[in-house]
Amino acid sequence: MRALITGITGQDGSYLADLLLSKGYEICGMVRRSSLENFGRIEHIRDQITLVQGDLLDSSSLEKILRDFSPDEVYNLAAQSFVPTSWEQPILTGEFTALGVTRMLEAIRQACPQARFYQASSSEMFGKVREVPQKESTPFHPRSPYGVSKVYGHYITINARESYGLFAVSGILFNHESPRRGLEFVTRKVTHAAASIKLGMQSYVELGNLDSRRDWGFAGDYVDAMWRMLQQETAEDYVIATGQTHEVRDLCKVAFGDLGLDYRDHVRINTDYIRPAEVDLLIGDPSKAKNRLGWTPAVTFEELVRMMVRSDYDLLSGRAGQSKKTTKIVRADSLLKSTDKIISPKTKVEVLR
Ligand code: NAP
Ligand code: F7E
Repeated sequence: MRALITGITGQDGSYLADLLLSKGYEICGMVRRSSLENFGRIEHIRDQITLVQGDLLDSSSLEKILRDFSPDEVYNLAAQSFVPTSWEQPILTGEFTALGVTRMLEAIRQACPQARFYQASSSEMFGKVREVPQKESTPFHPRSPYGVSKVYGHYITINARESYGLFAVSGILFNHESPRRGLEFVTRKVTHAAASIKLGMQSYVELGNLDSRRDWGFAGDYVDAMWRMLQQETAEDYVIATGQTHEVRDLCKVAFGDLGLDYRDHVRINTDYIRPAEVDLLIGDPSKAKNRLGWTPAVTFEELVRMMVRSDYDLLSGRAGQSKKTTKIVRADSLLKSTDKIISPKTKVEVLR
């Protein structure tokens, strides 16, 4: 079997590549051109996969890749995936995350209509939730340009299935995390900061809304669900979630607690991290995936947070013996200061105690 993965340099792309390699797939990963290589997450499998240059903004590159590689399965994971950036760059987010899906589907129609297609849809589409828990039939009410773009991607995928008979499915995945998560997302930001504070490298971390609730699972479990969706007889859409929800505050409690710290001594609230519109509560109902795909998540919330804390602690303390990697991460963290928040002229910082 041959699979094309867009977004292979991202968190999910790297776990999916690991999974498909273990199943004997031949993998082609689409990467966009950059002046510096960005292959940290796939370094360990670099010699087992083929990387080709392409961009979701460039239809001709997509069609050429599909014609040259002729995949059986296409996993479209590439996107501008950070919600706050979608308010700062709403047009670019729409180009990648919404229209990028149409470009890929049109290229598939032209080059390899038999290929099975997976679209990375998101629980952000539920936004201001109309129903608790959220399932496949729950109406959408997105709360960010990212969420709106994903709704477009979701419906254009269904439309390709209904109009042209493509085997096109959409996985509505709730938040999933791992030690490979980007440093700007709240889980990794907290686990990385907790480890760094424990090691005396910083003394506090600034966050936004501690009340918001998410259904967090492990990315390694979630890529398995993507694969299962493409092995079914019929193309259908599935919610992938744990069915449990936790506040950002709980995340802080577990992460700092694992290192013997009290988060209230180290977390400050900075209003720059409060979003123009928030998704307050997400909790998914994964029953369809359980019954039809035989999928259940293996890693609990507490296990996930501890896995991430320990990985960051090892990374930062150099225990993993990778001093080069540590330097990279520390530099990325300092870049965060200007890119992971929405800067306002009236910034307020509050200490918890
Ligand atoms: P991620 O770590 O941010 O990775 C995004 C990937 O997309 C990167 O490989 C990035 O390449 C690539 N990319 C961005 N713009 C591109 C473009 N114009 N052309 C080609 N590649 C481009 O995201 P993730 O967490 O792995 O998520 C994977 C997908 O699932 C995304 O579509 C995301 O929106 C969706 N999703 C994620 C979650 C979650 O909780 N993780 C939940 C639901 C849905 P560079 O390395 O060059 O930046
Ligand atoms: O925020 C709150 C923030 O950025 C989670 C993406 O993978 O999952 C992800 O989107 C919550 C929000 O993820 C900070 O307000 C508080 O309520 O980790 P996040 P997200 O926005 O849920 C969905 C399913 C996707 O599809 C997306 O691609 O945490 N929060 N303080 C903070 N969030 C961040 N980033 N930074 C803070 O300091």
